[in-house]
Amino acid sequence: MIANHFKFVASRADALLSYTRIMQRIQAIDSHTEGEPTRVIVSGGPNLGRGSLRERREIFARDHDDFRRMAVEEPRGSDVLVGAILVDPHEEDCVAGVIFFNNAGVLGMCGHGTIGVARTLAHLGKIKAGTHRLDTPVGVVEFTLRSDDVVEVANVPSRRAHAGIAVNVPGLGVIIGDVAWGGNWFFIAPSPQKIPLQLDRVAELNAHAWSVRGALAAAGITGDDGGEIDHIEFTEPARRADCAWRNFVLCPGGAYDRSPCGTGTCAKIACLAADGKLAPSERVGAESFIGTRFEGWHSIDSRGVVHPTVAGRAWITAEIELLIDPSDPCAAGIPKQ
Ligand code: PYC
Repeated sequence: MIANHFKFVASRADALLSYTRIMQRIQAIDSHTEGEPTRVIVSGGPNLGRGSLRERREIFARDHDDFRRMAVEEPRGSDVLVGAILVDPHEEDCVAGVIFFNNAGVLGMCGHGTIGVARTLAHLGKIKAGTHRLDTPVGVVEFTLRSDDVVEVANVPSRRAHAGIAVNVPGLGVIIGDVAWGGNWFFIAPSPQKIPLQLDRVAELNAHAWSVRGALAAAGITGDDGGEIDHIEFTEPARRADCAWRNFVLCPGGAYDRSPCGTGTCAKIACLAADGKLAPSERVGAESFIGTRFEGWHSIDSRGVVHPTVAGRAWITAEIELLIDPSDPCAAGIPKQ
């Protein structure tokens, strides 16, 4: 009996050992920023060369889509997860380079993701409280890690491209909203049919936001650079006393943002600034669909350009090793139609 047991243990150990040899191992740190998750790939990611972050993002999108899917999609991730590959920076003085991605593809800028990356760099002991520069495909982004663990992200210049655009949405009628840039293109409007922005209405909100996105595309309504409007933001008055509005943001891959959406908060700030409803340096709270909060403010330069800052907190949730077994039929995620 005892001999048999050892034989069994030995053969399992052999099997595990041979497994260990063929597994590809990728180190990652998971966090969430006011509810919205980020998975930072710390090592084991693809070699993207030493070019600019924009060039490296192209290489990642062109040659490493399996890696993107493996890192954020089921069975290792979910539709809501945003991934971030940490790489050496190309620009001088940057603490790191980063490429964001999700279940729909690669991203330009991601506010909650930048806050998650900042907390991850601190967790890894790579930064201390202070102001740091991050190299991204849309340029260098500065962030400040405060001693109270809040991260302030000086986002890309933001603008309202079109005010009061009317779009006829099948089944919903005419919806009027603003088209604004905050690092992604947003259509910002009140919730159609006055559906309250709360969790028990999420299915309707998701469906309405998809319909609005489709109607915008069908009507040829884009950002002022022709960019696709792939984020839909519904707003209503805040429920928290320390916020000015509450939002629901549908992301490109079909998941809603659990945080108040960093780039969406900046797009909204650009609209408020354009309407003269928010003064430079005035702080404003944005409440997410799940009740968490970002704070934002802006400055305006001599050319009238709005420079928003968004601040929020992130928490580390896991230090993990993703394993890829070549025999796994779902190694690159669950196939999608
Ligand atoms: O925080 O900017 C953001 C963001 C975009 C998509 C998900 N989060």
